[in-house]
Amino acid sequence: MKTDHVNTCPAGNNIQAPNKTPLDADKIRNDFPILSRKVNGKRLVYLDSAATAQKPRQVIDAIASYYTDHNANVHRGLHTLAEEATAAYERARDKTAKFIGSVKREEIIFTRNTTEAINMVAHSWGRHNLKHGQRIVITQMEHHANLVPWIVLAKITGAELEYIPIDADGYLHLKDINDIINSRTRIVALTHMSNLLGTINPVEDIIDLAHKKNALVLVDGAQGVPHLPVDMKTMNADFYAFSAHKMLGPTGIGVLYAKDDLLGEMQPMQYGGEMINEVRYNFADWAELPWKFEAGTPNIAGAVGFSAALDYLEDLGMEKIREHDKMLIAYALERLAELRQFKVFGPKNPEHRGGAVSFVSPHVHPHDLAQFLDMQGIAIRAGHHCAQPLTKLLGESSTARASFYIYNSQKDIDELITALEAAWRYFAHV
Ligand code: C6P
Repeated sequence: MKTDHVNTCPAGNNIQAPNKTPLDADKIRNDFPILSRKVNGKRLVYLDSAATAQKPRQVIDAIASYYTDHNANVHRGLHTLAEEATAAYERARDKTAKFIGSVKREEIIFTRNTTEAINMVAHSWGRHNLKHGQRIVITQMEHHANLVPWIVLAKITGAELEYIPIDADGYLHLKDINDIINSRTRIVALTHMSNLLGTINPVEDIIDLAHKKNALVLVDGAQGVPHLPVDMKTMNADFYAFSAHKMLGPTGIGVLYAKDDLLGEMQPMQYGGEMINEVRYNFADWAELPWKFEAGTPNIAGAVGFSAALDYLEDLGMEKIREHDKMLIAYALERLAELRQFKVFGPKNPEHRGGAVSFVSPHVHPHDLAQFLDMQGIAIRAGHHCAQPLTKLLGESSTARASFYIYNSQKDIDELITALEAAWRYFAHV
């Protein structure tokens, strides 16, 4: 076997992978019907939860029960089903507010996903509050969802877009942060956890600093809130965006958390039914928060499924989920370090990162690797992970990525490592 491509990111060093997890992944796995199916004749090893998490029976049942017994439109009808549907939809908002420690339920706006939540801020806050000469600050590790809306906004408003750089280990390089976030900065938008590097950013420190300079902060929580305990009161973010589907909930529903004074000043992004107070032929004004931002029939079944997902996560406990993730990532980094032909990206210390790990190997294109692994029943993602500038910055056109969640165990990682070794031998002809 060739050893010319040295692993630059061994987890080993001084960091010992803990071998105990507070979660029983095998028991949890039984709650997820899809995980009992076979793929290409093999046990499904699902290592693509950063793209979307699998759904437990409790979530699937809640959606089925909603459509079977309660389906109606919300906020409109006076009949029993409409009242039940409205209560279930609004209960989901209460649960979401509690889950992220938001002060008020009015601060929770249901969107389609993280992408829509960030676009809502760029549109409804950004277009009215930014002008030529002012500054938007983002980081070099952003997903396109937290990059493209700001590129467009900068073009429209004449504001400049400034980047917090990253260092060779995949951390934000904060040495010049006081110059980057300056008195002209109106908003800082950064990811809580990178979907490619796994890095967990020090969002609270950056929020404190930005607030001292009178700038607002948006945190992209798409990878953060599924894996970390979050509390909006402590974090003090002005905006926090996330998607239900990465936290066991259904696709098509996401959340924009925003402080209510900001929401009060912001204009709606969409206009129509549900979001109005009064309409005349030449006049309209808006409903109260949060409905001002929820035009049209919302994703009611999605909210019901999301509620069940939040119950499931809460029952397990987010602290325990974080400990479980840390155990898996430490073990994965340790095992990947054994594969000298693979280069692993992102921080080496599991304390500073989450369970999404990207890697490349010479002679094996990430797409070939993903297909090879799929033949073994192992689902990983390959590509630029909607972070093209970051992928290029790493000197790659694509990477392979394995990402873990509550139903994964060390056994899944062992199978990944065995399959990676086999892939290397197959493609490198050794
Ligand atoms: N990342 C991944 O495989 P949506 O698509 O709106 O639910 O989430 C967008 C998004 C925003 N920010 C971060 C940090 C993300 O990871 C994602 C989604 C998936 O990495 C799909 S590209």
